[in-house]
Amino acid sequence: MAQQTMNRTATSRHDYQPPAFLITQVALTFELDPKATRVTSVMQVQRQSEATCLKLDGQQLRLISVAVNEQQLSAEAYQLDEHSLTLTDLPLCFELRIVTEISPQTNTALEGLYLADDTYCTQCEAQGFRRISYFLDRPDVLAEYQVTIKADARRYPYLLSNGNKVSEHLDQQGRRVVQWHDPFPKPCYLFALVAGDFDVLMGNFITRSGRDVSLQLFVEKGQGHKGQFALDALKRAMAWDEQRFNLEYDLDIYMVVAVDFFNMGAMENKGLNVFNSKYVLADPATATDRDYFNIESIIGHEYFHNWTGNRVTCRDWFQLSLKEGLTVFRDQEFSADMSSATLCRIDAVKLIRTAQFAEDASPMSHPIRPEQVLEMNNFYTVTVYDKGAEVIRMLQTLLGRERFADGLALYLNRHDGQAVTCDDFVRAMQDASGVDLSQFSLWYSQSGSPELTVRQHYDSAAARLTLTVKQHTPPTADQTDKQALLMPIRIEFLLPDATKQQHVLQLTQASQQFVFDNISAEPVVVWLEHFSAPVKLHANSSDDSLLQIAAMASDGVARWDAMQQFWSGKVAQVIAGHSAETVLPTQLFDMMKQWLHQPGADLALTAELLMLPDFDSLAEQYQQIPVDGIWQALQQFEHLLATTLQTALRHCYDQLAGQAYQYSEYAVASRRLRALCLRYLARVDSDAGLTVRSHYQQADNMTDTIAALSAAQQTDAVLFSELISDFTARWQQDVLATDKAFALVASNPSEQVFSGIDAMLQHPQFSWKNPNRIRALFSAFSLRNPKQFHRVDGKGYQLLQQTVARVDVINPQVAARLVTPLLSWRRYDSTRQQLMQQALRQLAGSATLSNDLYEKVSRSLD
Ligand code: B3K
Ligand code: ZN
Repeated sequence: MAQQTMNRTATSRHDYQPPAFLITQVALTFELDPKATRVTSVMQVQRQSEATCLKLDGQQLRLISVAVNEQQLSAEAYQLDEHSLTLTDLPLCFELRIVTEISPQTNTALEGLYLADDTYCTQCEAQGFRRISYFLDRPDVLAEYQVTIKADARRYPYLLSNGNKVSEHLDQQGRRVVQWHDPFPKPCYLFALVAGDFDVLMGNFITRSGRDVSLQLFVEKGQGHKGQFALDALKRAMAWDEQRFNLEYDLDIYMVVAVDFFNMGAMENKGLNVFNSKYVLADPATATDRDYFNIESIIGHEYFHNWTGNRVTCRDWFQLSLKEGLTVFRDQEFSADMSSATLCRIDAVKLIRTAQFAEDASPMSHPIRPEQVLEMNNFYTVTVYDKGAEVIRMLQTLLGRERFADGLALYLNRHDGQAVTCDDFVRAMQDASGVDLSQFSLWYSQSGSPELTVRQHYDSAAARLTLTVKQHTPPTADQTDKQALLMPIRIEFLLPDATKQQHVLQLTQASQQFVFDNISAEPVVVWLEHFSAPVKLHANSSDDSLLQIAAMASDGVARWDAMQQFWSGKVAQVIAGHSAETVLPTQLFDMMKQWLHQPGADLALTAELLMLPDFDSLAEQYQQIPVDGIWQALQQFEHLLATTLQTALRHCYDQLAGQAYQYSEYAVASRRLRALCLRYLARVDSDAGLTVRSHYQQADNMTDTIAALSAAQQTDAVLFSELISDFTARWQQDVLATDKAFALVASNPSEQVFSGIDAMLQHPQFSWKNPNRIRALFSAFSLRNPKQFHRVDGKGYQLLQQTVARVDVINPQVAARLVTPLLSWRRYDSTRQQLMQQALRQLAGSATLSNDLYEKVSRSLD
């Protein structure tokens, strides 16, 4: 790949200027060829201002010709550099014709047009279109697209692009020629092209107004049987958006293509979604319950973008959360309606508490609407997406579901066909609801995780309860001064007479009191029900109160959260030198035994209540992360619980035994609880090996198989090595199942992990060019194996550093995601700090460092 000189200048949100020219129509012709694809672009251009100079973005393109109003320009008439093509002396309205040549086969960055597994595929968001042709590659230039694709007819029977198919024929050279037209003006980041041979699943959906939409799902040849779940999920998403938000699909055709080479989850290109095959293909033998869940959620997410993102798009990339935060919120609501709402919320909360709080505490900290960006791809973050979704959720809590829906309707009506800002969104919410949202807007500009300290005071003579809430947002790497935010705090009182009361507090000040009269006795207060705001809570609750909340609160999320807080306190005590045996009250074991004997209606919640917090949630409680302390405390508690609860665990495990596989809320929950019992039992059961082995052997689905493998991985190195060999051999031909083997090998907490990873690099399915393979091995290692990744001899950091360096040359976007765990070196002890910094410095020293990596590494070393 030709090396480019890097442009290391960051852009700022405040530098926005409206475009000096508009491109209203584009006709693109692609003559597909692996190394020399010819792209002819004919654009109708309008000048907007006095500007006479049109600077088009372009990267890694070979310019063949430029013509203005059919007049070819000579090389003196334009300026060309590695990032742009500049034309001058232009009329008010003109036709611009540009011919370029590109090389899809050597495009390993998987941005723009690339060829992998004999499929041509595009990825244009955020700025990939400039690798296809010279263009105004910015989201506020909306054009109507006409696309013609020409390719070898036998090899590439399906030639796809956005919108409706207009014509199809064979030309004299035996090439198939297909023409598409998308009637909806769109920014170039939503352009897509796919060419290849596929298994096709067809379906249809009749919209509420009676339009018959053809649904087409394209998957790798031979994998057709694994597409039905995704196709059905798409229908559910279409119906749900009509019911919940009155939003109907707008074209006659909706296509989804699954490819194995893809930088992220999926992409919402208008009428032609492209998906990572991991989020489309599923059958019980190869996909876990989690995979099924993700497929439904991501299919929904990309579909919901059709309104929140495509019909109304972003003015500039700083506004990314406008479409992403909102669309994540919408997909979360969809998933909550399709499966266990409590579990969905718990998962979302876990993500905020681990990855998002960690990002806020890292050198990459940024508000949901970033201020400064060098490489836009670095800002598709948990902050923009998931904290963004929390901000939308708070709006819904503050306004109420109805006024929130009115606000969304007004926003979409008012701005249909436009490229707008987060401020436009908030304004629509404010106009529709009549609620002043000026203070609320701070959530868009302020980074950091607010910390709430809460206290209660009960005056029995006056029957009065006074709650005091203080908020404080610590400074972050990007911003020192923080202000008080407006947020909803949902609470519940658990009164001694078993009655309950619920309230929503509106916190606006740094310190605020809320007074409740006629409270007959001092209640236990459940704070932040349903995680009503993305904050860290310090409640100083007693063990008794926490266990009472875990047993009694109305909200399942609050019950789970109380257990998390309980364990977090216990882990801290063990780290401070107490023994695990002495810190746990017997009342805890009684409760847990009862849950195991009577798991209740919501088995999934029961599993969550019985589960220890994960390493990352605990780590986020500490400024300096006590890696070894957390790890050892978790091991001790897990062993202690397993020993004390053994009989009850065994009972529960046996009770939940075997029904044939079904993906239903109950069956998923039952497998989850049973897997948890297995994990504990594997530590103590005298027949542990037998239990795990028989779980593995009897599994008729991937969820149970992985449960057995994970239990062995944590407890029995010999058994794990036997089972993982069997698994790897069995699924040698299936890449997605092989990814699971990679992840299990890489998250093995034993020292074996290094030789295991080495062995997997020799696996016939491993490729340094495939992001799924790399993530399966190395993200599993750096994110799910704290013990080996954070070794004090630095071997873990070295492995990641070498991998990142190697991948950066091939695919900078993937490398920049992979490096993340190293960035937070300041959070560790001095030995680890030095080792992590050393790894980062080695990366920084590379002569070919990509912008993606440079931005992150330099922020971290600053
Ligand atoms: N919008 C895409 C993400 C594009 C990422 C570019 N690096 C998928 C999504 O959020 O739906
Ligand atoms: Zn999205």
